[in-house]
Amino acid sequence: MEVEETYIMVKPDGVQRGLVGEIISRFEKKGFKLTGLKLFQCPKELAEEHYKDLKSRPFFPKLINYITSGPVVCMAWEGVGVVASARKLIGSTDPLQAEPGTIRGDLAVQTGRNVVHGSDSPENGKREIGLWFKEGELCQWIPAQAPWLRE
Ligand code: DAT
Ligand code: MG
Repeated sequence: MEVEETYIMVKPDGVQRGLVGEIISRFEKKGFKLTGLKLFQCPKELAEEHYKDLKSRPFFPKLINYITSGPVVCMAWEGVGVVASARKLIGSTDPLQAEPGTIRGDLAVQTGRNVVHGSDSPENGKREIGLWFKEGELCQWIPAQAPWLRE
């Protein structure tokens, strides 16, 4: 498997409910590498671009209102297999269907308030990190724990 990048975002409900630390720590404890992090008020145009594949869906206007309703926490994470693994840590789109132990399974009850976003493919990971971060906002570094995570 290859080193991949994924875009993870604590949505406005996660920020308002004080879940930022809890959500970051799930990815941190797993052993992935944080390469970008910021609190950010998302403009409507960016929300529409991020979710452009859902534009024709009936819930699209509500989704854009939700994502722009308050600050989000934008994160870039890197690691071998990080895209699919992060989706597993996040759980199903509908929090009532999400397994206990996942972020949505433990911390949310409704699809329209599912607290966190994660990219669905390595290609979208790159695309979304490019959308949400400027070049100088990302950091490349070698975590001290690296030799204790992978042989
Ligand atoms: P995911 O966030 O699990 O990747 P998605 O990409 O299909 O799910 O949809 C993006 C977001 O849009 C999702 O997190 C919540 C919202 N959404 C999806 N399906 C919905 C629905 N049927 N009703 C309301 N909101 C929905
Ligand atoms: Mg998605």
